Amino acid sequence: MPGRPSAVVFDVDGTLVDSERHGHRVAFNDAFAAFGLPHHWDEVRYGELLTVTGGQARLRTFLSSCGYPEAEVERLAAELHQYKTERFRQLCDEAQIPARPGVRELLDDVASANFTVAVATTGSRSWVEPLLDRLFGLERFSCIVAGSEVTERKPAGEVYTVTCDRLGVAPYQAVAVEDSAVGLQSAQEAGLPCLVVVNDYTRDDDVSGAALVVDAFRQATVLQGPLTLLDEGAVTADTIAAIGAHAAA
Ligand code: XBP
Ligand code: MG
Repeated sequence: MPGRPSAVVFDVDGTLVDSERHGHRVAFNDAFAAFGLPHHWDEVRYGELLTVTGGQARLRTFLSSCGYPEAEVERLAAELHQYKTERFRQLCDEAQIPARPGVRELLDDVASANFTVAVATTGSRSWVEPLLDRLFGLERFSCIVAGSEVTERKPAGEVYTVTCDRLGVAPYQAVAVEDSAVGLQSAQEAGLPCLVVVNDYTRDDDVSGAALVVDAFRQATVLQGPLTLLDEGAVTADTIAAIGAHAAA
C-alpha cells in the first residue's frame, strides 16, 4: 500500500488499559489517607483533574488550588506521588488494572502485519513496564517512552517525537492511538496521524483533528471519520494502515 505506515504508537492510560477511574484515582486517594490529608477525589472531580497530565503535576496543581504554601506544595506533591505510584503498582500486581477489551487482539493483528509497536505515555515507567509486561508481554514493544523521559509532557509533542526518533521513523510513517484530546494534541504536534478510542472520561473531548474516532476497539461505533476503516466493527491492522496511508498521501 503506497505510504503504508511502518509503526503504531500506543498511549497507555485510557487507551491500552482502563486505568484512571478505578486505578490511579484510588491510588491518589489512598495516598491522601496515608498522609492524613482531608482530600478525596471522587470520580467526577478526578475526571476534571485529568486535564493536567502527569500525576505529580496533577497533585501540585490540586495542592496549590487548596491554598497550601508554595514552599510546601513541591515537597508534598513529590512525597504523595511516590506513595501513590507504589500503591498503583500494588493494584497492577493484584490484577486490578485491566486491558481495554480488544486491545490484545489489535496488538496481535498489528504484529502479524509486521508493524513496529511502541508506547508513548505520560505515566511513570516504574509502573508502566510491569503493567505492560503483566498484561501483554514487554517483548511486543520495540520501545517505551514514559513521562519522566521528556521535559514537556502531553499535550506537548515531545514524547511522540522521541518515540519516532528511537524507532527511526518519520512521524508520517507512524500512527498514534490515543484516548483523549490531550493525547491527540501531542500526536498532532509531533506530526503523527491519530486514531482516538474514547472512553467514559474522554467521550466529550474535542478530538476533531483525529483521522478516526471510535468508542471501542471491538463492537465499535464510529464517532468521526470513514465507517469503512472498521472491519466488522473492529479496529484492525488494516484500520491503522489505512489511517497512515491517508495521512502520507
Ligand atoms: C495519563 C497521565 C498519567 C496518569 C497517572 O498518561 O496523565 O499521569 O494519569 O500516572 P497517558 P502517573 O494517557 O499519556 O498514558 O501518576 O505515573 O503520572
Ligand atoms: Mg491516555
